Amino acid sequence: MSRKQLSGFTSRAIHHGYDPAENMGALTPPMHMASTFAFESAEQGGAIFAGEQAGYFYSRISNPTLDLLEQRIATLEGAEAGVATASGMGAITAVMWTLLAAGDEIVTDRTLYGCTFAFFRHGLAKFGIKVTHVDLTDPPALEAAMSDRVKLVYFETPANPNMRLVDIAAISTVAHTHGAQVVVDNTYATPALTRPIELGADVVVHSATKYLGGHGDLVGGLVAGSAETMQRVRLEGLKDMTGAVMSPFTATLIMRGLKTLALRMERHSTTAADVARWLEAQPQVAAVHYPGLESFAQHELASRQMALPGGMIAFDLAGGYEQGIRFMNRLGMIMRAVSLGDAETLIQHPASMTHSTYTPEERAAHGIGEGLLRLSVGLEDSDDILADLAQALAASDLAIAA
Ligand code: 4LM
Repeated sequence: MSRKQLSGFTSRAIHHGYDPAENMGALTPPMHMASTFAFESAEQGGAIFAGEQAGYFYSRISNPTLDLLEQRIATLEGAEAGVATASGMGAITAVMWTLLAAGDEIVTDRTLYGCTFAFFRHGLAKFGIKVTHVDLTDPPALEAAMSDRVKLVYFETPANPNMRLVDIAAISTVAHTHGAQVVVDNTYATPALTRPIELGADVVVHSATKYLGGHGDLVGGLVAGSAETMQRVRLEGLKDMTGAVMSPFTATLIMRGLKTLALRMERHSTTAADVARWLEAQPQVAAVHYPGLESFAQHELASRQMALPGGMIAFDLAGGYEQGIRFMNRLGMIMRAVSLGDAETLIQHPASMTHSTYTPEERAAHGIGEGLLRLSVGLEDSDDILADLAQALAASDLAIAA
């Protein structure tokens, strides 16, 4: 069977686009640590620059190692093409600078990762692009906000940090009726759980720093979409406007991560479901937001749109912010750290960390509670995670009594 015809997600994550026979039998793709590429002749160089002949010339535009990673994210997302970037923010900014111009408008959901929010609120506004936040969990609200000037609709699902889900198919239908494109940040779900392009979205962006890399040892970003749009993102947003180019070494690490993505997402989901159910049963826990719980407000949408509920949980303790801080400080194995999607279970406090880019008033208006805690459930054994949570929760209670 040709590797080109592989239909399974993980088989493609392992084999797609690579033939050892073309690389001296090397099972693992070579890493092309080259900034520039030599031409056989001046004429050939001119033809490659003119786009008349395929080939590489400079790694800010393309590189064979990045090329392979771009093909892999494209096949996993069900897209025609991909672009690799230096970070998730590099992916988001490269797409925005390419697809928007002064005078355009963009509609986004109310909840966004803190730096995305800051870029939209402060960065885009500086260049004459109007940003409107709409509750995209309610597709009729988008209908009311659309106009000819809206060129893009942008959201995360599940959203960082409060786990709100957006119905990709419903929102894409409304946006397309008004001639706007849909950009989805698929960092939380990954293509192992949700494939936005297959549901109608136009472009997917990722922080590959998270689940795609999967091991907390790199910073990277990926974009996927139509071949035409990806070529524009490469030549406008990436080459000229951000220069946010990924290193071939990072691309190699992400390709290693992708091989186990589906396996890891299964384990993250199973353990997170155990943890979410356990949290929900504790009297000190006021609310748990996890798509796999029957009590989750959008449980039906989660079952439709996500193959599994994923590894991210948001929750509030009954004792609010003060108990949350005491609880975090009592944890042993579970690490106090931002980022997510690593093998290690990580906990952070969005209001003072990842979402401190919002003012308190903005957090209140955008549904990010001051006491909310965010848990990225890792790959450790479920019993050890639960034991650590239990002892820290008990200790946070004793501290109340003291
Ligand atoms: C964090 N997040 O939440 P880079 N999109 C989403 C994200 O969560 C992030 C980015 C983009 C966190 C980082 C500290 C949904 C990042 C930005 O960090 O630029 O790769 O991705 O803890």
